[in-house]
Amino acid sequence: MAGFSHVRDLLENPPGEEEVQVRGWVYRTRSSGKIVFAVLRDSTGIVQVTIKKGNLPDPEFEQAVGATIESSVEVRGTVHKDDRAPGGYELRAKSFILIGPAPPFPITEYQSEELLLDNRHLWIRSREQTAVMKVKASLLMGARNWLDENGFFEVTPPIFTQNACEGGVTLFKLKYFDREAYLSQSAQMYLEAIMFSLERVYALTPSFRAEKSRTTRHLTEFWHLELEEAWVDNIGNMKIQEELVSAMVQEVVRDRKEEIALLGRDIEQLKAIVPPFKRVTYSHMIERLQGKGIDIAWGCDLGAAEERAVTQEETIPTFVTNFPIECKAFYMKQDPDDPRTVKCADLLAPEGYGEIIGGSERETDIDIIMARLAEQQVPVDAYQWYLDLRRYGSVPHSGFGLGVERVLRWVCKLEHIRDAVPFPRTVARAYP
Ligand code: NSS
Repeated sequence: MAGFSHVRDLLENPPGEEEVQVRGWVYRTRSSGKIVFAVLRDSTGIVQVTIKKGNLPDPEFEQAVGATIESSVEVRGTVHKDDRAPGGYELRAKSFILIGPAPPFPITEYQSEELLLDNRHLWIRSREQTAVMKVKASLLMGARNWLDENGFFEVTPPIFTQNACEGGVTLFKLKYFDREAYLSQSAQMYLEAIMFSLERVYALTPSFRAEKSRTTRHLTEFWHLELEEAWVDNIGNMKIQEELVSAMVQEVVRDRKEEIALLGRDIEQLKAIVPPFKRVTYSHMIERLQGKGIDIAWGCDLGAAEERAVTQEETIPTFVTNFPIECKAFYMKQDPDDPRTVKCADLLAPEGYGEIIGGSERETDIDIIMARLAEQQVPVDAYQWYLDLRRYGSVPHSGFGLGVERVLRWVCKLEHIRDAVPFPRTVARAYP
């Protein structure tokens, strides 16, 4: 008998007569006198363990009788077909050893959302949360594989910064010895700097936004996948985005069928996420919204409600391009063909989920950047290093930021973005 097996291996390749050992946590149990049915969970799945008095030493049988939910155990036994058991097989125990006992588990069925969030450190053991974390790992693996195949270098920008990339309103300020600093809202400006060495770069970092509004799509700390590409315009930038997002989703389709089914999402909907995505201009979107009877004027930013209205019926993501210059950050390139607008694109996920990426071609004209910073009453001093990037060998370039939890929320069909991260940070919560 070789070491320990994982549950999935037992169910996929039942070992026949041979004895096997598994270890994990008690998912649920029920007993009737001389027999205990315990469902055991490990990182790969669940299996029913049948513990019959007489088949193992009495003290071990008593341990099985007393094993509470989430106790950790080691079991040795043989695998037998049983259509009533989850996965179609049961493990008949010849040994049952309690490794770590557990007091009564605080989470039972039908708990309030608040109690689940207070016990997040335990709730993440649930099957739904486990599935979501696996899908996230596959999304990131799909991204990294695609980025590697397409000549992008992964780099490591700082988190402490002295610049606002996305405006002062959502900055987390902190005392940095005798100075003020902020937690990074975006690695973009640093990626722009590193791009001059490596041309195509990306970083996966936490980003921080002091978002005071309680919504189902804002975290105060989220994982940000950001790319910066030399010699690429806004159109090239969108092509990179649709290929990357598609590669991420198709990795999930390949690896995570079971998890996607468990989460109640039809895998066929994910298979359809392939280029080309839709493209519409902001101006066209405003007309479409007005056509739906929504009261919005040209010049207003799109909020969650507007995004929902225009993506509810869609099955693939949509790029919205050319937003009014006033709506967007100082670094976006003014469009010479329509100077009221910038060469940018927000990528909106279908089915009403809305924005998952914000990206743009970057302004290369230093005077325009300085004027826009001045308009926004931002002191230029802290941006001198960034302005140097326009002084020393500036090139056309573009980039974008993808909100990992936003993508995960859409792919897993989650009601609330907090379920896309194991320990959510929101305006209401930074515990546990
Ligand atoms: O503000 S963004 O639209 N754009 C940037 O930060 C650029 N500087 C990125 C770049 O070009 N390198 O944010 C990008 C994405 C956005 O589309 C969301 O998907 C996500 O980051 N995002 C968030 N996710 C969760 N919670 C919050 N609060 C949040 N804010 C942005």
